[in-house]
Amino acid sequence: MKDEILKLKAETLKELERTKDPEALRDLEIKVLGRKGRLTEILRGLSGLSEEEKRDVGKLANEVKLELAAKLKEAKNHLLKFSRAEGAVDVTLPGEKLLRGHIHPITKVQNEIEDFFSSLGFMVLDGPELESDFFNFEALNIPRHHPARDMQDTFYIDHKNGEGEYDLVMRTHTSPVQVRAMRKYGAPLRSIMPGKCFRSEATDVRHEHTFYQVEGLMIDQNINLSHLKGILEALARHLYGPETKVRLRPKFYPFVEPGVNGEVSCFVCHGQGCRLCKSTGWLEIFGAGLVHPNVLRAGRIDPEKYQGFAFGFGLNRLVMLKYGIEDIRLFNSGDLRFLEQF
Ligand code: FA5
Repeated sequence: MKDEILKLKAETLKELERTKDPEALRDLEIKVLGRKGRLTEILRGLSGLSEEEKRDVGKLANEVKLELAAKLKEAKNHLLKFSRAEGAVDVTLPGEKLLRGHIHPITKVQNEIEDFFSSLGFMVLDGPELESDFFNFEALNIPRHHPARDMQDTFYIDHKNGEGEYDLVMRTHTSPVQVRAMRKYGAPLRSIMPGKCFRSEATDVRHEHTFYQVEGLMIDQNINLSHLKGILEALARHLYGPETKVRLRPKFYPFVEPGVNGEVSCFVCHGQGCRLCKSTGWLEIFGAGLVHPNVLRAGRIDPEKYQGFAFGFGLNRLVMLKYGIEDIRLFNSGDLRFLEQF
């Protein structure tokens, strides 16, 4: 019986050396030391021996049992430590899902518009969002204390000039970049200026305090309204399809003369009248006109020699129309349920 115990010990130690995973280790433990294990079976057979043999064999069996239990425990700890070691990878764990982001719908349409105008030879320019009162208003023919300022209520910044007047504003439109571009590049000039604008107004489904516009400017000799209409028609067809029509109706803006409101035929009902166009068949998209001589002068361009057209449209509005979005506030909400649809 003693030989049997020593043989079991030798076999178990050998197998222990080969075992490299915790599950096989557990099986080995059950096979040798478990309730129905081989060593337990041997110990059960002790009852048939004499008292002296019982003591002798029992002592050896117990020693072997304790030794094997200790070795198994040691092997178990070693495996556990190895699996937690730095850099160790548990290949049995489920994979981590990598979420893939995408660009914002406003950026997507802005990129599309930039590509379109670049193909017509327009530069894409940038301007500051924190703008001087001069560029945002005065250079655009909107003097201080003039009622035309009421059209765009702004956020004034707590900073005053030498005469004690507030001289910095969050820009209310992208039109100030017109004058900056004229001063920097002179005439002739073709550029668009997309960017963020700010207005101090109560928000609703169509109005935000922070929104995007795209400004357009073309200055050259003999520019007239038909050039403006041609460019706006090309853009509208690019965005809404080849059937789209454009109409211009008079509207006052201090920085253009004449000024117009640009409308495109409704791409949902094709002029028949629907909920989107409020049964008019037309969608109001652009403000535009021929650049006012005072604005050319502010841009250091001679109005006797050069003329130009300018337009500006609300980019959020354009995107809302394109995708049928009903509330402008969704753009800045950061709500993934909204953003993941694009
Ligand atoms: C202007 O801002 C002029 N600078 C546009 C212009 C440029 C006219 C060049 C002539 C020549 P207006 O205030 O209408 O115009 O704004 C233009 C567009 O910006 C609007 O049609 C609208 O789509 C968008 N917009 C204006 N205010 C808001 C607002 N609070 N929230 C969202 N979009 C707005």
